[in-house]
Amino acid sequence: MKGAVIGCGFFAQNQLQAWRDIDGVEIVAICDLDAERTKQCAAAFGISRTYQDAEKMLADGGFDFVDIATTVGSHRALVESAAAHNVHIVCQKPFAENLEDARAMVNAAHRAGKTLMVHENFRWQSPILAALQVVRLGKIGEPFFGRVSFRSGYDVFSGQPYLAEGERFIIEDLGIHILDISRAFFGDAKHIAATTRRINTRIKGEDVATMLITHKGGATSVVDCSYATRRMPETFPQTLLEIDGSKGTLRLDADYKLIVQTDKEAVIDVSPPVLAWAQKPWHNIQESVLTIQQHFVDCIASGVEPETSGADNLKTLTLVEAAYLSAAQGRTVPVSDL
Ligand code: NAD
Ligand code: 89V
Repeated sequence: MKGAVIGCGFFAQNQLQAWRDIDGVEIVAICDLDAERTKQCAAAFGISRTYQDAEKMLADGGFDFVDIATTVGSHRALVESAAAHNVHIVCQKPFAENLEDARAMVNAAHRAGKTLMVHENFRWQSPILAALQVVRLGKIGEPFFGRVSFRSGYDVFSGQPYLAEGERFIIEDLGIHILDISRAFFGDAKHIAATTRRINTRIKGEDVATMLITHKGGATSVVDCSYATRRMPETFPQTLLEIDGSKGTLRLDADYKLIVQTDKEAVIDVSPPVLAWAQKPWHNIQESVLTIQQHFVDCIASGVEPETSGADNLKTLTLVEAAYLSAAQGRTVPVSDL
């Protein structure tokens, strides 16, 4: 498969590295509004076709899919344009700025008959996959309670300065991953109640969010996120889990320690591998980039919808919007209201 990447910024480097690791994939063109960035990426990854205008790159064609690694404001136009040019699409999270845009993007890909996957990679992290397997195999019975927790004091703003500038921060950028993990374990949500706080006064948006979700299947989950938590050891970027089921419990503790307690206790080291191009502590995220991109390729080869498709991600995005509404209005929000 031949691909093209739009956006050569901070995170695209991981996506480009991962594409290089996937058999049968070649990135033949890249594009960024910033000519210097495009040039540097082209040299680093040996890509000959470079563009500053995505429309021009899509019109020139010669590839089967496009990987959109830009920030959210550009996603709708780029997805619609890619669909109009009949290519499969990977789009970074947050998928869209609002639900109307997200629905339009899903419809555009559907009309074109093309695969649209959101690069929602946290549920593809190997420690999360290991925990999902335990639950999906029924080892702890029917889950009835879960805590999905991400608390850190890591400076994300130096690598991603735009995160300090938006009216919204933690739910939209990071909570979206943690809410998606909650959906992966407990299914779709019925309603959500959320509170938010801003502790770091040097940023504009909220950096703490605590969310309580009632899932359609009957489980309750607490999803809590913070970038204002000083802890030693610092656990960035680990998502910790605590799940109670009818036959046992599961915990994913700091340092990738998975504990499954049934009539006996198993403690499993689920540390993700450090890929040749990865750096700690990002290796957990970086490995999941390779896994999700491989999933995209496999889905196209077998004609199956990706687990984190645009349509699926609409449900996670709906939870994000419902959480902001709940926090603003101080009430529990039925997800079906949005
Ligand atoms: P960035 O600002 O470093 O890079 C984005 C690049 O896109 C910039 O170079 C910009 O010039 C380019 N760009 C913007 N609009 C464009 C357009 N229309 N055409 C061509 N180029 C365009 O941002 P980043 O930190 O790399 O983040 C990109 C996306 O990745 C964000 O949506 C962010 O939330 C997401 N992200 C995801 C993860 C993850 O683990 N899934 C981690 C970090 C960032
Ligand atoms: O995954 C992300 O979207 C990143 C980070 C992990 C830093 O929140 O922005």
